[in-house]
Amino acid sequence: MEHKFDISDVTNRRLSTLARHLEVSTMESSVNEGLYASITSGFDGNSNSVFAHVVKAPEDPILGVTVAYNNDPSPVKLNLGVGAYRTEEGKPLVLNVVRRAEQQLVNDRSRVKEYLPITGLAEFNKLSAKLMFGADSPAIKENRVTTVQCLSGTGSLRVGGEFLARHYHERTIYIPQPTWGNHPKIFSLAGLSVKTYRYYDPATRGLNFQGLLEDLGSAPSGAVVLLHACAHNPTGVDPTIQQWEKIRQLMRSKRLLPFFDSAYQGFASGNLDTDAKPVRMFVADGGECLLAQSYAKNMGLYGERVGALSIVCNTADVANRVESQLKLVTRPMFSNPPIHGASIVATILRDRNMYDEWTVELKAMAERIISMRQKLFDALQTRGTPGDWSHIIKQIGMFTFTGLNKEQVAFMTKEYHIYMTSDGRISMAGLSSKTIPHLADAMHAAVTRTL
Ligand code: PGU
Repeated sequence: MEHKFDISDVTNRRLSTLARHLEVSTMESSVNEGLYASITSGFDGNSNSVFAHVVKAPEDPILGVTVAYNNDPSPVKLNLGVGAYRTEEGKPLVLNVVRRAEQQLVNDRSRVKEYLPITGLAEFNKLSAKLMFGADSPAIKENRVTTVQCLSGTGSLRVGGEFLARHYHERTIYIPQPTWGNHPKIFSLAGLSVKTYRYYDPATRGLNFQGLLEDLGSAPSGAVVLLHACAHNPTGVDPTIQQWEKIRQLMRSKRLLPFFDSAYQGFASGNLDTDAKPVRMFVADGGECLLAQSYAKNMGLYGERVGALSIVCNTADVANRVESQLKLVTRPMFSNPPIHGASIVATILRDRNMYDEWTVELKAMAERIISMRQKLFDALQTRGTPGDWSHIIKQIGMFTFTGLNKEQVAFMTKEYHIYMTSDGRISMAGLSSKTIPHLADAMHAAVTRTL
């Protein structure tokens, strides 16, 4: 690719470097003040900035909700935007088992902070694959799985997308409609062309299974299909096991390539193995697939950015070559992944006792969310809020896709200081018994005022 430089750009850049240089010197002495003022005067106003043409980007549709929430001084404000678990007291939770693992790591004086290999912490990769595919997975035993540690779920999806754009013959990925808002951006920036398949039926607030089968049925042979492994975001609607089986048969018969996004293993049913079932069905048939795993939610390691990309291949030899190419994707992207989060996960997954403790804590999180569903449903019933709200109980995972529209959401934010994404998704994990009446009041008012 040819790079063209405009000479005035270069001059501007040099001048700004000089100005920055002088800024440092003026801190040390005031001798240069006059000269500094005359050189920098051209840079003072917005209009002369080399970035003057940069337009203000809108806030992120999900993380921007937290920004707006943080700026609200109201004491009754409630953030149900981001999918982040809160305790009954409304506080973020660090799992006990995570604290234990971290303590162990800190106490171990032999640990160092050297770079990890490009593919990350080998033990973490192995254990992550085992967690999803199962301890007795033939694909693992036959060394047909390659796993690379990436920056949480997002990074794993991006690396998988870039690998496919470079090495896979069909560059179209089908994502569910609707899906997590970052999916289309991740995959198009990775170099794939993004199309959607029908998933959610607003009329039934359930799965549009017929539409899904039709859309995948008419996708070009070989196309990549993004599937939420469990606890679909934002709808909280998953296919049943029988429906998964039909999806699998259709996809395999059409040679569609499954790319699973697993951000909520354990959060749907409260059980890690149950939630892994759909993925295991696809691996059991001997076919190939990709998997992006995140430990943000199920271990509460949000900010540690710990996750993995696995690619299940036909043979060990292919897997080996695929891994060598994955290294060429990640090396110029982030060189090698961070050590701390992966070490916490490996410490927990390798130790039977800690693993069990984790499953108990995970189940408690999932159960608290389920109890919030019932409480919110009951609160709306008590208020006689018009409409059928049974989907609040039926949907699973972290979110309820309420069916509230943009205007109703805006009303709830303005009048009740309740923050949520404009598509009407609420994070059930952000609720507590104390805040449910406030939310139910807001929902009741939003629904009845626009009747
Ligand atoms: N995939 C899905 C389906 C997700 O919902 C999320 C996070 C991710 C991947 C990425 O998670 P990592 O943190 O990169 O592991 N979705 C949350 C978190 C906020 C956000 O948008 O990143 C959400 O509230 O939708």
